[in-house]
Amino acid sequence: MPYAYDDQNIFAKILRGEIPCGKVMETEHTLAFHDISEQAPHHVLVIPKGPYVCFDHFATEASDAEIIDYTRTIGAVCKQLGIEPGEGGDGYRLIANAGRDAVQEVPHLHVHILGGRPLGRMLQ
Ligand code: DGP
Repeated sequence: MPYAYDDQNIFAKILRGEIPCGKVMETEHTLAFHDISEQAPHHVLVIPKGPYVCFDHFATEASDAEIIDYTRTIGAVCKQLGIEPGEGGDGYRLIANAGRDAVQEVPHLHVHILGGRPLGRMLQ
């Protein structure tokens, strides 16, 4: 079944400029901003500007240009934050919750970038 996108979700409102966000980076297809409920010294959300609910929706329906822009922006934000392990940073974790089981709170695709402290093991 195709995804129904709710254009009243909070990130849609941020994209329309109806509510503010702490912008970190913006490109043609992507917006990155600070998570309001910070779980680490660096906690940035990266969202596509298009109406995609979750990762599989985006990966199957977005254009190549959107996917490339989104992926590159996630990398660029990690570099800007100075947390990329190859360049002397201490590393980061990417999380993308999707749906009920993952407790996705906002139904607009977002990747969490977490870093700036030891994050512990997530999978055993
Ligand atoms: P998730 O559980 O993966 O859907 O996480 C949603 C995240 O969105 C959560 O960490 C808090 C963040 N969030 C919710 N509302 C707002 C908001 O209005 N502004 C910002 N910047 N972040 C928000």
